[in-house]
Amino acid sequence: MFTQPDSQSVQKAYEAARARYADVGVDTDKALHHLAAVAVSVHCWQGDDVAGFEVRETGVGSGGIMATGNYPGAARNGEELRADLDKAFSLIPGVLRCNLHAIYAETDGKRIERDQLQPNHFSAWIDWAVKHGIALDFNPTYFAHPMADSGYTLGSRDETVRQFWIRHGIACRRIAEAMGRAQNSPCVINHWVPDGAKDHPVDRWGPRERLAESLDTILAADVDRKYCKDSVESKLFGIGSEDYVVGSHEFYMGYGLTQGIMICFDMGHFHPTETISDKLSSLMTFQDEVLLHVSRGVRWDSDHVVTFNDDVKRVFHELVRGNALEQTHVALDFFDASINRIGAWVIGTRATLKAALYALLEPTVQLREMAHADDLAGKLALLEELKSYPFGAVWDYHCLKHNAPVGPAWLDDMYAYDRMVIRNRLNP
Ligand code: RNT
Ligand code: ZN
Repeated sequence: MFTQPDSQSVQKAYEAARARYADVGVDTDKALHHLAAVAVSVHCWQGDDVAGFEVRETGVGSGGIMATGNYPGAARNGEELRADLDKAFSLIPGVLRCNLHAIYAETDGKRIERDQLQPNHFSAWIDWAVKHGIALDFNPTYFAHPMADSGYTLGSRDETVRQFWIRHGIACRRIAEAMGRAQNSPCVINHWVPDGAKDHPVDRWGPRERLAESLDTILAADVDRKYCKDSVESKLFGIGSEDYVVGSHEFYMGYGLTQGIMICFDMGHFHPTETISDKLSSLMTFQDEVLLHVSRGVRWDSDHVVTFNDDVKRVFHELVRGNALEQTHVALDFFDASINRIGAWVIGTRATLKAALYALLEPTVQLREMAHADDLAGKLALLEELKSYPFGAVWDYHCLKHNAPVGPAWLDDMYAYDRMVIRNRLNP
C-alpha cells in the first residue's frame, strides 16, 4: 500500500537537509552518530498485554495496571513473543534492548513460584538475546499474584507476604546479574510495587517504613552491581490505589538519593499537567544516571502508546541540553491491547527515537548564547523556525542507513504479518 521511496531520493533529501541544518551550526552526521548510540529498551509486555506465561490459577487481580482492548492474536508463549519482537525490531532503525518481566519465565509447563525463579528459567530469552546481539533488562513482577491481592507487597503488614516478595526481589536480581554477565553489560532491573490504598488509609507511615526496609534487604543481597543495575519507580495512583501509593515520587527520590539507587521516571506517573522533563536536571544535579519509562498518560491511564508529542520532545531536549543522554537508560512502558501489537511497538519506539533525533538536531550552543545575551525573542524565534526544518529527511536517512523501512512503508510488513501470523493464532 505504501511504497518505500528509492534510496537515491532519500539520500538527496538528506543532503539538502544537512545543508539547511549546517546553516544554523548543526552537524546532522554527528547527530545521527549520537542517535545510533541510543539503545531503547523495548518492553516485551506490549506483546501480550502484560499477561506473562505463568502457570497459575485464574482470577488473580491485576495489581493496579490494566491493558484494555481485545485485538486478536496476543503472543501466548516465548516463541510467539520473540517472533513478534523480531518482526517489530526489523521495522525500527538502530540497536535496541529488550525489557523483560519475571512473569515471562519459561518453566516447561511447571508451576514455579516467583520466589523460586532462577536464571535458567530465562535461558531461552538469554540465548535469543545473545544470538541477536540484544541486551536484556529486567523487572521483578510484584503484582498480578495472590500474594499481592491485599494491595500490599513489599510494604505489607503480613510478614509472610512481605518476605515472599523480598525473596522474589532477590531472585530477580540474581537473574538480572546472570543476564548482565551473558551480555557483558549491565542489565537494568526496575523495582515497581503496586502497594497502596483505594481510600483513606489511616496509616501512611508504616507501609513506607516497611517498603524501605524490604528494599534494603533486597539490595543487600550478594549480587554484582557491575551486572545488575537497580532502579526504583514511583507512581501517583493506580487502579485500586487512588488515594495512596506507598512508593510515591518523594519516597523514591529520598530512597534513591540516600541509598545510591537509580530513579525511574515514568512519564505517565505524575499529575496530569506535571511532566518529567523539568525533573531531570533536578535529579541529575545529585545523581549521574536515570531510567526513563517513556509512556503517554491519557486521563487515568498512564500507558498509552508513545507518540512524537511535545512531552517526549521536551524530555529529550532536556537530556541533550544537559549532556545527559549517555547517562540515561531509555525504556518504554505502554500497553495497548486494542490495536495491532506490532504496530504499537513500532509506533512507540520510532516516536521515541524521533524525539531523540529531534533534540539532537538543535543548535543548543547558539540558543544558549542568545539566551545568555538576553536575546530572548531571538531564542524563541529560532526555536520556532527549527520546527519547520527538514527533520523528516534526516530521520528517513537514518532509517535507510539502518535497514529499516522509510516512512509508512513498514505498515505493509505489519499487515502481512498480521494476516499470516497473528490471525492464524486464532485457528491453529
Ligand atoms: C506500573 C509501572 C510499571 C509497569 C511495568 C509493567 O504503573 O509503570 O513500570 O508498567 O513494570
Ligand atoms: Zn513504568
